[in-house]
Amino acid sequence: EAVYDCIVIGAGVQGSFTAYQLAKKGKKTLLLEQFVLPHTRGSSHGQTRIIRKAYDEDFYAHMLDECYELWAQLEKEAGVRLYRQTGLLVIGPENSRYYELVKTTLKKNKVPMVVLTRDNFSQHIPHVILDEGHGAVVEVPAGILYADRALKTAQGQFQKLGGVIRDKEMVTDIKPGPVVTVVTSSGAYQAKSVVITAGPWANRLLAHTGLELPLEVAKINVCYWKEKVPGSYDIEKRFPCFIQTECKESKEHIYGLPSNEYPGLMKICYHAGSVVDPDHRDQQTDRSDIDILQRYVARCLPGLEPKPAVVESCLYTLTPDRHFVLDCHPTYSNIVIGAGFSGHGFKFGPIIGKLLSELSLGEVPSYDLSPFRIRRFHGNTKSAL
Ligand code: PYC
Repeated sequence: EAVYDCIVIGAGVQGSFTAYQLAKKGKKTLLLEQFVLPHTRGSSHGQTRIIRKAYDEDFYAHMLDECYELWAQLEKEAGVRLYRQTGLLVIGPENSRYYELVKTTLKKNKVPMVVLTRDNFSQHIPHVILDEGHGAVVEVPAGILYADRALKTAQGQFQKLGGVIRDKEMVTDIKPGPVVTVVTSSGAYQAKSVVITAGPWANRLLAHTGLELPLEVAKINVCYWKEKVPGSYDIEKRFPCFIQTECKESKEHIYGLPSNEYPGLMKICYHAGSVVDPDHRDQQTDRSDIDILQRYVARCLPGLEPKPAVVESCLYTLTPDRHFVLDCHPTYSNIVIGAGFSGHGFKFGPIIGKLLSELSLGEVPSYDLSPFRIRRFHGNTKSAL
């Protein structure tokens, strides 16, 4: 078989967008996936994700400007709807560092926002209890992305451009060199460069190249809660997405998305979970995160039944500082790594695809990647930070 320009390993959101970007640039690209597509084994499944600029770091908000444009471009190109504006309500202790930084980022980046007061809060956001001492701000253009559809669309456009997807092919070896050989369960392929976007399986693949990143895989229980009065938290009634940054029950963020995918059920998740082996996630049955959510829902979302009606799961691949890894391999510059998306990477798919394609082609990346470089870990040890 001829030598590919690039082989992308892992067809989740980041790998699919990287492959699509490469094909757009006319590069002969192979996208490999270990499971039959589509699947729910990684971090890119499910119907919806949040897109927001409410971050405590400016560099994410900057990347999101172009990212919104790229999402819109793909919608146009493929004739599908991938984004829907809902607004994002951010609630947190007033004067807490994170809440203040988020407000500063939104202001500095001129994102349309509405600061709610204790007096007008319930008029704008009915059926939610605002804690004493907490502030609330709405990021107006934020919304949801239709995740499953987005993945299918990126893969479909990639194929339309001549890209090849091979699923149910597990990578068993990577042999670095000026031309890299990738051995799979069914064959061997060669390419001038390789991009590893394997989510929770990143370290398993990197082991073939002598590198281990400080990544931890966590299982997130994705919980859906039934409305007591149908429609109270519905997307059609303009109920927004929300982030509760911290509260009595939890120091971790709690996220919510209006009821949409399962009529009458609202999605609310705790942004942390137990460490798992991605191949044996079902063995992990810790429900302490669900207990926290139940106490929070009972107290702050009185219009929901205080026990989840449906519990699904999703894997997060966490770095110590929760920033992504977007870099070339420290020893082999034609092996590129996109990893550690830490539970907030989906919305960035189009821009991450662009950046990883630039790295794999030896181009200067469009954004300053210093927050995402491997050298911040001082080598590759787990205790680096
Ligand atoms: O990044 O907005 C986010 C998010 C929501 C739930 C998990 N991550």
